[in-house]
This record gives sequence, C-alpha cells and structure tokens, in this order.
Amino acid sequence: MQSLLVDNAKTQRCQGVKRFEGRSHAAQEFLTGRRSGLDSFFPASLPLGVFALGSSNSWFVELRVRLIRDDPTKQPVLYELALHGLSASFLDWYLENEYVSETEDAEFWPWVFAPEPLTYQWYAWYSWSEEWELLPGQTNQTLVITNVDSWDHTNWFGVLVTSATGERMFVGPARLWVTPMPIFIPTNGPALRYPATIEVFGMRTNFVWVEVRLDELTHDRAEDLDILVVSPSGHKVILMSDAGGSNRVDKATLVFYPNWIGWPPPPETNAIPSHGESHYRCRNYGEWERQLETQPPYVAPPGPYLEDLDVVRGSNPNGIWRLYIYDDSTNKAGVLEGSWTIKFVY
Ligand SMILES: [Ca+2]
Ligand SMILES: [Ca+2]
Repeated sequence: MQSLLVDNAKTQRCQGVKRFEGRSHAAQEFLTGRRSGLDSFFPASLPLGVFALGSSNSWFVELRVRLIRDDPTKQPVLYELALHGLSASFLDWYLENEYVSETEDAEFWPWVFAPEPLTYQWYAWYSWSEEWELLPGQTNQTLVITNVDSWDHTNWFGVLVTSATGERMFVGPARLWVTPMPIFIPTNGPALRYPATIEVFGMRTNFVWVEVRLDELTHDRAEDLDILVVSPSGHKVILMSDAGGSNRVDKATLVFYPNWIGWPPPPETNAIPSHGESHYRCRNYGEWERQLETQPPYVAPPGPYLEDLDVVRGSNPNGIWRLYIYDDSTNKAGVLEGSWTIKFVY
C-alpha cells in the first residue's frame, strides 16, 4: 500500500536543517537530538509534524513543520517546512492530548492505520529535560500514567510505531495537561488528601535548593494550620505551623525556601497576605511534638520535625514527596485550591 506521496519539489527549507537519509539511527538522532541556542516556546527539537523512515534507504517520508518563537513578545515564526518522501505503509496516525485531574490516571492511545502487527515504543519529553527520552518497558499500545501529580504537568509524549513492513513512524507529540485538585482542610483534623503526593523522577541529586509552593491557600483562621513536607529520603520539614494569627487568609500562594536564601518567616500574629505570592523560610510557631498525628489511616510520620528546607540538599530528590496539612483547632476550615508543586534549582 502506498499511502503518502509528496513531490520532492515541494520541499522548502528556510534555515539550516538537519538532513536525514532514511537510516534508522538517523531517526534516533532526531528523536534525541539537541538543538541549543533557541529560546523557543516550542522545544526546539520537537518533531512538530511526523516523520517515518522506511526499512530500505530509499523509502522515507518526512513531514516537519518547525515553529520558533525567539522573541517572547512575538508570534512563532515558521522556520522550516519539509515535505518529501514516500511511505509504504502508514496511511493515518494521530495521538491526542490528554486532560486529567491530579490523582487520576492518564492514558495515551495512538490512532494508527498501517499493516499489522504494530509494535510500539513510547518516549517522553519532560518539562525539565531537553531530549526525547525513551521510556523503558513502555511497549504497549496504550501508555498509562497512574496517579498523575504536578510533576507530570506539561510533559509531552510520543510513540515510535513500527508496522508489519518495518516502516517506523513517530506518532505525536501529545501533551499531558493536569488540572490541580483542591486539598480540602476540615474544621479540625487531617486534610482530605493526607498526604498529598508528588512523585519526582529524572532529577539529578546536585540541586542547590528546593522550593515548595502552595497554590491558593484559603483558611478562616491561618494559625490552625500545621503543614509538613516529607522528602523521599525521610527528611521531615515543617513549612509553617501556627502562623498568620487568627486572621483569615484568602487565595494566598506561599513559596517556601531554605533559610539561607534569606526570605523572612511567615508572620506569627499578623495576617498572611491574601491574593498574591509570598516567599518565606520555614517556621514552626507551635508546639511541635506529635501535633500532626491522628488516628490511622491518617498518620503523619512522628517528630521531631525540622524547620529548614536546606536539610534535603545532597539527598536524592527522586521518589515520593508527601505534604501533610493538618488543622489543629476546632471550627474554621480551609482549602488549598491550587494544590502544590516542587521545584529544584541547580
Ligand atoms: Ca480549625
Ligand atoms: Ca499547631
């Protein structure tokens, strides 16, 4: 079956472009190729189109459109349009973006019309990486990402499909969009997700500092809150406890840093500023033995707790980070509407 035929004469190149001659290793090079020096809205080596490479050197198809935004104030510019080649087997292919809420499972399923059986190898482009990375063992037709969290947000996925004739097609990329799920805080006791988790992966250990961000915190009495974060290595750090006095806090975004960076602690009796972003070091104004513990299954790890995010420096950041939010006094409740995220600075 001859599915796609584009006249070579239609090939148009506007800027230096890597040329591929249809060898399979060239496909890998494209998938993992690094293009530096382009500060673009779209990742520079993202195959914003599709390409396939035939099993013989003379049969290949490449459809690529590359848009580059080198000035954030401008619209992306079309720098490259390449249409050429011949596909022996792929008639149609498509991978849809996936939209899920935090804690749900995401599923990517490519629509591919080509001679069967088809084999699959999935790739990911993470927001912090600059390469397409092979996902080991992900060779099913469907890619399932369980219990998505903010760490999965803004990642791209694609799958290299091989048809029965040996022709290969990179299907994608498609984006995973994650909607944060509110963390509800009762009048007294553990928050509804206790802990709320983020599974970090793919990060180097030599980060200089870590930031923990709480998005849109609302509470009728800020000092009721005891907030603990636990690292994959077991460091237990109180971000904030008994801060903000008896004041209401409304849609406040709080970013916590290691103490040495020099931000102040959250206020003890004054109000935490509402409707904006505040930068703090950690501070525990409360009595801190056992204050977060409660009856199973809602058990936070016991103290003693530390008050400085710097303690995690040098440890392996990969693994599950846990956030425990506890309301320590009757009456007055709240919600962390935008959930939470972690950032590593190298
Ligand atoms: Ca309360
Ligand atoms: Ca407390």
